[in-house]
Amino acid sequence: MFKGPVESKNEAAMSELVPEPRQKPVVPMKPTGINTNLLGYIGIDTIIEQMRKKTMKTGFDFNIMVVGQSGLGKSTLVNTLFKSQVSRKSSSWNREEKIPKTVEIKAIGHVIEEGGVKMKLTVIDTPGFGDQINNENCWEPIEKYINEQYEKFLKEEVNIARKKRIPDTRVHCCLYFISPTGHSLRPLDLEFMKHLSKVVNIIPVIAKADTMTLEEKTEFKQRVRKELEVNGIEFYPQKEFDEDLEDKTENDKIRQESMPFAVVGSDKEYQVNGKRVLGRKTPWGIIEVENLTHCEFALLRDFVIRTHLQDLKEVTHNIHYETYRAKRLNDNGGLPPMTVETEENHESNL
Ligand SMILES: Nc1nc2c(ncn2[C@@H]2O[C@H](COP(=O)(O)OP(=O)(O)OP(=O)(O)O)[C@@H](O)[C@H]2O)c(=O)[nH]1
Ligand SMILES: [Mg+2]
Repeated sequence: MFKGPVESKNEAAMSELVPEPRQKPVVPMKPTGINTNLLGYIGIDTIIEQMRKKTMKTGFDFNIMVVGQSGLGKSTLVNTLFKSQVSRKSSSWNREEKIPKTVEIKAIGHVIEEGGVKMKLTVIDTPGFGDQINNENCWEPIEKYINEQYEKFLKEEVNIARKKRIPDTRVHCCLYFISPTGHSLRPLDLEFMKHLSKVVNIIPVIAKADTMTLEEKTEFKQRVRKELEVNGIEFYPQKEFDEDLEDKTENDKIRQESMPFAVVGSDKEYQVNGKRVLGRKTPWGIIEVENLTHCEFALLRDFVIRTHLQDLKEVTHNIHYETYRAKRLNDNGGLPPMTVETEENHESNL
């Protein structure tokens, strides 16, 4: 009756007090109930689970902006994103019959929940440019909006009584719409992207890809990539931020094959093979927005949300916001006086 183990435990305890004489234990000292594989296990890998739990509790913000010439389907794509599988389950989206021309920068937010994790997805729709006779500096309002979000974040960050979790309105990714001309990029596109790529992650997309044949699309994609390279325009994922060989291999494929994603947008649903799909009805059939053989919208969505969301947020925070912050704190003008003290602390962390 329990004799062996109890006795041996007592013996072991005693042996600490009275070292001699020491008898060989009748049962092994190692507790038999514990899996020997777990001995020496610290539990570092549980950090993933801990982070998951935290993210589930707090949720996270993700902000996408659409930019480009007027009439290229930016507002339509915003609706497509919200109506597509990103948030199909959510019901509060108000559908307008005809999308009006966008006249001001407008952020549309939506909380999406999946697997217990909440994402506040905000899409910032912007007015198209290119309508004016003089399009000089037409990127300025966009750049101003992006910088204003950095400024808001910075003000919160340097506040003495800062919030535990700063609401993040910073633009994590900017979809730049390219007209499906099949020719070259316009000087305005190049100029625009050159400016924006310094402040935000740019992802170029070819708009209205349904207006091109397959050959035209492949050729145009190649041409755009070449022109971006020749003009030194860095789009996301930027080569210099690849962290290791695995990143480089994966991102090289995206840079050399997928970019710029050729997309089609629509907020209309049609019945195809008994299923409701988002699409565009043409005399030749329905172009299905989420069908990979029809266009690259689903590829773009997966790239932005499934594989690169966290990286987009990190590059925004560590590179673009950091550049803004360093410049702003170096200039040291304009911040509210009450925050000056904290500013200095932050400056010393740079
Ligand atoms: N063929 C085709 N037409 C599209 C596509 N996406 C949008 N359109 C149409 O293009 C027109 C303009 O779409 P919008 O979404 O308002 O364009 P926008 O870029 O927001 O225009 P602005 O607000 O003036 O900058 C509408 O008639 C859309 O139905 C597409 O992928 N293919
Ligand atoms: Mg619009």
